[in-house]
Amino acid sequence: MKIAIVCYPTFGGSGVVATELGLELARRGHEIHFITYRQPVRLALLNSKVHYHEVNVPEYPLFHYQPYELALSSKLVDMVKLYKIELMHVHYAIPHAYAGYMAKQMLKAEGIKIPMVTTLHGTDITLVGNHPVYKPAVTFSINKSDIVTSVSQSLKDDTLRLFNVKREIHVIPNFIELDKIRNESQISCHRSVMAKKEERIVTHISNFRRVKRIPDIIKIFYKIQQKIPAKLMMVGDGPEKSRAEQLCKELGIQDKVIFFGNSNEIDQILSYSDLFLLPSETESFGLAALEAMAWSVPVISSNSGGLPEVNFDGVSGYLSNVGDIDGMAENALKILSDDTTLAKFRESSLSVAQQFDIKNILPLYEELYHKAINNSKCEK
Ligand code: GMT
Repeated sequence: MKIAIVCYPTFGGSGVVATELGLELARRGHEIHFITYRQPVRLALLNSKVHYHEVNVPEYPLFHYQPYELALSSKLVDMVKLYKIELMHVHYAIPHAYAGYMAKQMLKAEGIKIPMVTTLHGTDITLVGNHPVYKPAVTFSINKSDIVTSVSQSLKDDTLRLFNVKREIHVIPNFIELDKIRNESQISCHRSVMAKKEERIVTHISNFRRVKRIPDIIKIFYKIQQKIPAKLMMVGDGPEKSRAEQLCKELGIQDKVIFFGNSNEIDQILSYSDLFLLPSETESFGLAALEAMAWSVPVISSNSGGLPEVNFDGVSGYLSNVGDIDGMAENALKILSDDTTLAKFRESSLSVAQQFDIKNILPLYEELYHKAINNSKCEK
């Protein structure tokens, strides 16, 4: 199949999922066209099966806001015609589903039928999309998609609760490429540079937005390091980072916390981590937790949103109520305090991650693509 993938190219779960999905589809012989404003961060190599088309929005003094969705829909129209693309898969409803729908209508006017699959990722529904400013357009574009998927049952439930959605929503969980991790598990390990042998390494990776509850991470770690020798790796960047650095200073633990900023060394860092913290306010899925588990790193998380669908309580880690800093610290210490317990949790977090191997998940998307293409051929 020839498939256009529209996504956010920056650091963030939905862009990562879209990119990894496109790359695996290409390995399986499909022709993939990424259409976005910058080359996605995880898209290193382009080849005959993997194309990237940049959306440019020309500056014009009259524009207070650059009309990105207009430029994106025009680009989609041009690329669909040029490469004879058969399907558009848009990740994140805002504004991608809206721009995709416009492209579909423009193409229809020229006698070209193209189905659109929309994948809902989380904040496009729970935080941003639900805002009255966006809600009518988000509802409209979900209902006008040919196929709608969500990355967890929890997100599907939220969508049906918050929006007047008339389409069926197919739950397809996020995934992980375990073969890649197996190949990379030999990567040279910089653990000794980061921590002493006897120190446990606790890690958090995110875009440091409020929803991630960054201060909770620092406070949980503060309690951990009071009981056992430990270091905290904070990976990523965003609005809450400087407050977190300040909090570390106030608590006197700045020497035990390393702030990496945005890093391309995620796999390296996870390979030497002992525990992953994700105490988010809400998380439609929690891809970062799954990535950690795939590296045999157990997870301490909140129990909100889709997290219980990924992090199995008492198996791959532990779940607690949002904001339960004491509970999360206690659970972390249960896992970290002796080597045998840690080894057991490491093993079981990997086996939970195996259920989300890309090999099990990708055929679910392919099946929906075929369905969408076949249905669209029958449409008048
Ligand atoms: O919250 C983020 O880190 C970014 C955001 C995004 O859209 O890129 O993540 C959302 O989509 C991810 C991929 O499906 C999910 O794993 C995250 O849980 C979800 N974030 C939230 O729901 C807060």
